Amino acid sequence: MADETKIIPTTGRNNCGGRCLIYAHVQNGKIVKLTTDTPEAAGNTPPLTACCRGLHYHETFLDESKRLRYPMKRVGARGEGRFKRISWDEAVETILRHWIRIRDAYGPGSRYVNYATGVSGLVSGRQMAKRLLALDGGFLDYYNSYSTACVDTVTPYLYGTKLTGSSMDTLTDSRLILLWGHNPAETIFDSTLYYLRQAKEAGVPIICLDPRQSDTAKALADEWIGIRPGTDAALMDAMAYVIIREGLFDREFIESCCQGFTKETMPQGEDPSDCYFSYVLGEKDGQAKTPRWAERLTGVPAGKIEDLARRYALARPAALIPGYGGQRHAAGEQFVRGAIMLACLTGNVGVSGGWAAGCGYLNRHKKIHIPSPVNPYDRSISVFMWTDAILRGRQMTARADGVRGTIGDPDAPCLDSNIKMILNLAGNCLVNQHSDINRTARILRDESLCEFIVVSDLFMTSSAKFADILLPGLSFLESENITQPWECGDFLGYNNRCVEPLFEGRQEYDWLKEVAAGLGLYQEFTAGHETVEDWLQDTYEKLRLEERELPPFEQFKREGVYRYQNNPRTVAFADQRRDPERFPFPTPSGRIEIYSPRLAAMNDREIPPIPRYMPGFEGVEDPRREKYPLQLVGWHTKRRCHSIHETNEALCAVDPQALWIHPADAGRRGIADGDLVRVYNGRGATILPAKVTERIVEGVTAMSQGAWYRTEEKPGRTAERNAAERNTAERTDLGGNINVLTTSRPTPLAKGNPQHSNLVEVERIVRD
Ligand SMILES: Nc1nc2c(c(=O)[nH]1)N[C@H]1C(S)=C(S)[C@@H](COP(=O)(O)OP(=O)(O)OC[C@H]3O[C@@H](n4cnc5c(=O)[nH]c(N)nc54)[C@H](O)[C@@H]3O)O[C@H]1N2
Ligand SMILES: Nc1nc2c(c(=O)[nH]1)N[C@H]1C(S)=C(S)[C@@H](COP(=O)(O)OP(=O)(O)OC[C@H]3O[C@@H](n4cnc5c(=O)[nH]c(N)nc54)[C@H](O)[C@@H]3O)O[C@H]1N2
Ligand SMILES: [Mo]
Repeated sequence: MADETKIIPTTGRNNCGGRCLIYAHVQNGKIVKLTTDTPEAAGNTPPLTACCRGLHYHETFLDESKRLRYPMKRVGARGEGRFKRISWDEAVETILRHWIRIRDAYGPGSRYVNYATGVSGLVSGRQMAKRLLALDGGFLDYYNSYSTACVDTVTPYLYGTKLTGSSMDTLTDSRLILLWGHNPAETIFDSTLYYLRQAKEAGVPIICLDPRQSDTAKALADEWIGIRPGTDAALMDAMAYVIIREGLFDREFIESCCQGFTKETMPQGEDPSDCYFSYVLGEKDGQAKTPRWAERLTGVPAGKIEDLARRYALARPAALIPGYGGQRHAAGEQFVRGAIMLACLTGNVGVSGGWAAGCGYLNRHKKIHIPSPVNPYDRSISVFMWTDAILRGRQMTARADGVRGTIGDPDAPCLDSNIKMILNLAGNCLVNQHSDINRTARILRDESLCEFIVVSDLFMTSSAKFADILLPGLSFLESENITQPWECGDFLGYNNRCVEPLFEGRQEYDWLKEVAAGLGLYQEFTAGHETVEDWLQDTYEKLRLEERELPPFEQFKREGVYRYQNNPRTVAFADQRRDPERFPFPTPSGRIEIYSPRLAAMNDREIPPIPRYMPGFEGVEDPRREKYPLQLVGWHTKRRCHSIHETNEALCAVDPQALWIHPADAGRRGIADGDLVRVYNGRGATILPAKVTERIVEGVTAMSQGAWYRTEEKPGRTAERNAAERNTAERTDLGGNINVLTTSRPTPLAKGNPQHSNLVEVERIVRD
């Protein structure tokens, strides 16, 4: 007899851009189906509807044939993927032994917790591990993320803050929306689509600028403008040229609120001819940044650039909303600055229906965190530079490598140690999601460099294969958490447990507690919280003291969500706009620093003091194009959350992994739609089918990021071919993973990940 079906509300906690509300229908301890939120239940707030991934969570996460079952230790060479089952006791003892040995031999700064977003709930293994390491003398921390390195770093140089976001309900006041390198139809960004649809229904035209005609461009836009990757800043410069020449700019705003637009508003002590105005008109370099000039770089016809500039400047208010795709590039900082520049030029800052660009963060509702003790080792590296810190941490400097902390001489090495121990908990950035996989694997294979690696995951990912100790975690369906939206969501989610844990899986907190006990730090580490649930309840109660409309914890947990009812419209910089004298911008000058004396002082050729196009590396102007003529970008596909769901065949069918290539580029190479192609450059090669399509700009290719790096033999190929491949140290990837092609060279200022800036060549594979 079947038990009665229990319906348990819960919310996903992966880093997928949304936090949907899910109802698990549970019978006899098993999930029989998942359903989701409805507009009726959401009332007058945006529904938290699951996408295709959300409705298949149970198939992905509870697939027993693919889950890691027990703690294991490595038996083969590192990275080979051979393991032996051990007990939890042995796992904890081994971790403890290496933890102490490495701390004592190399100092606390030799220990690193890798970026990992598989658990993006309130309590994660990643930040609990940092908590424990901080209590145990310290660790090498990171700043930035793989998501927003450039935008987070550069926005404060202009606005003095990252809080540049208005609430999205203001978009119904817009007269025009530009989605620039932004694809929320796939990337979700919480309730963005809900608000964009509202704007669209209110008649606001939407234009998408993207090298690909993205799903958003197809579904939502009135127009798609295809642009070559990494050239957005040139298009922005040319738009500014048109706007300035035709007198369409907001003179009052730019003169009262901005520094460095004209010679007259340049800061004291700087050369007036370095102002933005003079750059755009080409007063110094003799090159006016005309639409014709930009056409050569961007591939967008000059007439279209002129038209776009006029439309954007005349619409008032207009919202230029950048995604993060345009800043995950070699000169990603300049993409961010160019967008802010256009918003300032047209006076779209501080007005409802405009958009200030930049980070776009806002504080409509308070965010919560687990308190973390001060890290006694105060150095941090850019999140993208950890492989360098394994190789040459002791030579890294503040100036050249962006090391932060209390550092005297910016040119002196300032880390105590190279990285010797890595904890990689619920993440796949150890291999799959980090750039230049062949290089990363080479570094990790050498056990004399990083001596000890712990991985906790649900599946045998490429990162898991590089573990010394590999631990089985628990998915969100088997454990609890609190989930918070990104910026444009006004709710808090509870992640209820729906089924019993599979196999011997454990949450990271539960074994970290045992490590803490072994270090004599149990009391300090747990601070009275025996379980994850204790932390959740305690933190929620603290939040409730500030967000007064939140219900009692039990009710919140029972309902699985709380949707804030009191969501006042907010417009970033409305005060500054109204009264700049009384409300200065939080920059050193009190104005928006179009010309940044702080960046000028860096005196770095790659970091200009003003927003302007910079060619960057592996872009349209890179001489390496002679050898690798095609640009290659990635994107975040609806079929996966990064590398998650790759084990779920039903979801693979939603968007089969393929290389997007323009018919002209395909034709030149004898490639037909569906042919297997090899995509390669000096760093590696991957094989996948071609999708020949006009939805991508000529000269550009694209493959979605997150596919699993796979080098196993492929069925149907000759034994010789498989053997030949086995014998090359750097094997061809067979999964369509873009990160065998991406570079580990960081961006100039943020030291961020330029994972969309790649040059490649493509050839048709003759099947054997
Ligand atoms: N389905 C799904 N959604 C996700 C995620 C996921 O893995 N899967 N991940 C989430 C996370 S953690 C993040 S950080 C966000 C990422 O959000 P984004 O970084 O905004 O997403 P991307 O897909 O990388 O890029 C957005 C668009 O920019 C385009 N693009 C690339 N290069 C350029 C360029 O040079 N110029 C212009 N104009 N456009 C360019 C891409 O083709 C793409 O359509 O997504 C979140 N949402
Ligand atoms: N080339 C290229 N590379 C990129 C990007 C790009 O645009 N292009 N995007 C970058 C961005 S924006 C980001 S945020 C990173 C994301 O990088 P990651 O956070 O490393 O990506 P995920 O693939 O989501 O890894 C999450 C891992 O956690 C596991 N997991 C899921 N749920 C749980 C759980 O409940 N418990 C445990 N223990 N494990 C769990 C999953 O199996 C998966 O292996 O990737 C970056 N990499
Ligand atoms: Mo991200």
